[in-house]
Amino acid sequence: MAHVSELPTRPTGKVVDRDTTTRIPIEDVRLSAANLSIAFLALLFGGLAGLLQGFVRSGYLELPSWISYYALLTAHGVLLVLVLSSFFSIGYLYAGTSKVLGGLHPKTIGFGWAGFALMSVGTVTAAFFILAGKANVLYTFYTPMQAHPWFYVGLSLIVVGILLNCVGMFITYQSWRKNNPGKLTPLFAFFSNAVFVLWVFASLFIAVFVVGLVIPWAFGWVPTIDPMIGRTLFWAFGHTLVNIWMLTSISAWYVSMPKIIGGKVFSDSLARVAVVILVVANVPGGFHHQILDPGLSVGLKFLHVIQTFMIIFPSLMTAFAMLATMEWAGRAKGVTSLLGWWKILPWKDARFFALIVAMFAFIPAGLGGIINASNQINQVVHNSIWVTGHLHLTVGTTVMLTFFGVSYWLVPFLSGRKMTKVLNRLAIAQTIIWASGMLIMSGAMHINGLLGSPRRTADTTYGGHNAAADWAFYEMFMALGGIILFGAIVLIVYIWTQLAFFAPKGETDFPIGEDFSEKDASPLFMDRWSIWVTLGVISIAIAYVIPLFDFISGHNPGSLPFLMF
Ligand code: HEM
Ligand SMILES: [Cu+2]
Repeated sequence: MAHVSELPTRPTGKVVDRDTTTRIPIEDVRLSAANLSIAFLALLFGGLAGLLQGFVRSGYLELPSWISYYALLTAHGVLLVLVLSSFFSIGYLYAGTSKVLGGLHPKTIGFGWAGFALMSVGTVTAAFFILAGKANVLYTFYTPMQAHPWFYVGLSLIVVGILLNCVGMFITYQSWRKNNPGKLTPLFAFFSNAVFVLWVFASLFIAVFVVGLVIPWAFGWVPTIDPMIGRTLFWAFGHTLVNIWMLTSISAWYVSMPKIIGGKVFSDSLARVAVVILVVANVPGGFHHQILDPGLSVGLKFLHVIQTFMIIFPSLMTAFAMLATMEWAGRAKGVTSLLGWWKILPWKDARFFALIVAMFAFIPAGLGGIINASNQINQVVHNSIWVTGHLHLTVGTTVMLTFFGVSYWLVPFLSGRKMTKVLNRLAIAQTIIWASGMLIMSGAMHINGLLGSPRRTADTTYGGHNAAADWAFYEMFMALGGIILFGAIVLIVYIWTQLAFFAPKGETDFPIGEDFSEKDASPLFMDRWSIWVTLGVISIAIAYVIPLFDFISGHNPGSLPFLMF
């Protein structure tokens, strides 16, 4: 990987005064900061919705008549997994790419702002219709439940906005390659490009679903819709979204973590191979969300489960690479004892601490995923609140703690300020509070799921039926976890505000790790995205062409809408 100082800087665009702010052009800073601000607001409001849900479910709170549990649940899901995750990824990946490639292309800035505007308008539109009680269709917006048509218009604006951001990223990436023939793109940019390639795959599925099928039906232009096609397209998107979060998160583990611990990237080529596997092999796995759906052959479900398990390879490679990075960093500092390198890791640095706790959370999260994807055991946990427990460990803990860790350098990097000792300590406390809150809430969700408690249900007393009696105890812990988590959200919003506006001025770097050895550099063809995109398209085609063709030619009568408002 090229050393950052050797990289060319963009000729156009002012580089602002070095000792007051960052070393990327101010235009790039503004774009990134705008995206992050929306992500942070989404966390605040989405988290508040989560807290209220926990209370309603446990029976501690009755909502006023103008808002329903299902409106809150829809707001919570959409704001956190769609809005927060996409705005954050864009803000983070654009800033890091600007750093390693010496600035974003001027056209990228244009596409970035256009995308930002569409995504923001889309978010406000969708949020308005959710809060107005016109879109109680939950985050998966499964048809034939029908929301107000403008809710779907809002969602599609978000998707189109994301696509514009993809174009923006590709322009910068390709123009760097053109200006640097014979050089391998820096590892961070490789990750970044991969995430946006996945966004294109994911967006196309959801665009066909929402724009092609749902909007005409919601406006009443066509009378019926085929729920099977809807669910299939939704999960082709939804499962890819999971890979988008994971790739975004592991980019920080592979590229920034080594620098933070004073080591080097363990293996550039191993990292790139892991990225390519995630892009090529794992997109089509969506049917593992539909294991209990009728109308899909066992063979097809089996195929998707195999493709789901493809994720085990990059996950184990990542686990190996992370531990190796940490051990080598210690050895390079002269540690000779078996586990001495573990002790000297920078445990008191919040940037590292948040990342390592995130990595640890991925162990139970991944194990739960294997359970969910297995046909037999899925029958036990399907649609129970176990699944909600699982997703709070994966995206709620592993991904969120990584995002928090990233923000501890990204926000001051953008604002031209420095983390103080006090803020660093608060950030460590935040990590511990978040992890404990999630452990309690998600642990209780897992147990209650095994006891049969359903997900997405406001009232789980079932009129005092015996079967439901055992759940109340664990629901108390769900609510308790929710309070702890909301406290952690208030704390991190405080830390972000300080880092953005009030912390002392100074230079904070975006940590970019260097590679251990030249020998380990990947071959140049790794940068030929045409190869990976083609392989990705083939693997998607294998998984989806037959079932979609079956649905379309299956003379399904379709369903009239069930109005959710
Ligand atoms: C204050 C922190 C949080 C609390 C108290 C909380 C609580 C909850 C509760 C009670 C449910 C609904 C359970 C049900 O009836 O099925 C839920 C669902 C969900 N949560 Fe959270 N959560 C929090 C943070 C997060 C975060 C950070 C994410 C992701 C980034 C997240 C993603 C989701 C998703 C995707 C659902 C499912 C929505 C659906 O079924 O459509 N949550 N959460
Ligand atoms: Cu999935």
